[in-house]
Amino acid sequence: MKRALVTGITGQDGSYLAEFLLQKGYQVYGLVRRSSTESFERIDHYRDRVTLLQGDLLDQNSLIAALSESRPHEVYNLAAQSFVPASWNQPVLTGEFTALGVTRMLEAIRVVDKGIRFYQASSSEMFGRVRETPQSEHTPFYPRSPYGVAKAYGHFITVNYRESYDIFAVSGILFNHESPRRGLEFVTRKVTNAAARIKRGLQQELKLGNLDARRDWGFAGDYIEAMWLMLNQPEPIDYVIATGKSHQVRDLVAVAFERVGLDWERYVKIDPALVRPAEVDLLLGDASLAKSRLGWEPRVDFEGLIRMMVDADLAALDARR
Ligand code: NAP
Ligand code: F7E
Repeated sequence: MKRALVTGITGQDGSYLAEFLLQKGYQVYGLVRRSSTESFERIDHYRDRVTLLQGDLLDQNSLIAALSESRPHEVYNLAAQSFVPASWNQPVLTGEFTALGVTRMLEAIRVVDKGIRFYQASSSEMFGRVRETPQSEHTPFYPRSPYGVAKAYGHFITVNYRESYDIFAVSGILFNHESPRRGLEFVTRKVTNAAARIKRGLQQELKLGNLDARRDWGFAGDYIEAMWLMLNQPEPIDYVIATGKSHQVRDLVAVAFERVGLDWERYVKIDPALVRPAEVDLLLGDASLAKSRLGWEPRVDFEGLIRMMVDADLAALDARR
């Protein structure tokens, strides 16, 4: 039986990935931070089928202990401080988690078992002020936030450990991916949740920042499969994962409000406090390498994704009534 350790199992991607690995017959371990109140909502429905190990990307020994106990064949490093605006408020902590945390996990692998295959959750935020469009594995990085800078470090240290120590380590450069399990502060979920709440009379308006920004948005459930595919190839290669279609935040708002039959312009207000110190204006990914070598393609399109999220938010509100 194959064993996998997932860091960030309580997050959006970790929760989908662990479920996917269970379906593939893996024994799944998840690294979780100790907390006075548990945040296991996303994995509650299969918690009895995974083994949770306490640890933190800040704590080297806890990573070595987690690997020694689980003896995984594969490690998926999804844990990070992942919210871009928070990275300006806590740049040093973001660097500790999102950048140095990667080195700590790679060092743990080097100490415990160099045969462990390693996946690093890299990000399209590394492209930042884009050097070319669309962005591929060959596009140079120009990050625009402390988060993007930290992810660029995580990417290069992964490449470096592959080349220095012959570890099967890959960096998946994933563009934005969303789902009903997305955190409420990210723009897709903020919008779908607000559309549902406004429809049910629980909220009167929605404050947003830059409506002009463009993102290449896909469905998290599709993207986690690409992570597994990358680790189950003969060669460790880095891949861009994206849909190849870009939409404005404004389009996202329009689709969400249309789903609940409301005119978004009556409810959305611009709040300058939500505009970022430096913005990533346009992201559009070229995932042709993943298509040709991994046979990976997205299944859910933009409109389908946003409607799925609105419907889930409406259903959750109605279930609570
Ligand atoms: P998420 O929902 O914010 O989940 C982050 C996870 O990291 C949570 O489980 C969190 O645990 C854990 N974590 C944070 N700091 C930690 C630490 N110091 N030690 C151990 N665990 C820690 O993020 P996501 O959307 O699933 O994204 C997964 C990964 O992919 C992240 O690395 C993110 O930066 C990257 N990424 C995401 C996207 C996207 O569009 N979603 C795109 C590209 C890359 P708690 O529950 O305890 O907070
Ligand atoms: O913002 C604009 C905002 O916070 C998207 C993370 O998963 O994907 C994510 O990072 C866009 C930006 O995601 C609001 O200015 C407007 O242009 O949903 P977001 P992100 O910053 O792209 C990448 C790939 C990651 O790796 C990250 O971990 O939407 N926007 N108004 C807003 N954004 C937010 N959050 N809130 C607003 O009110």
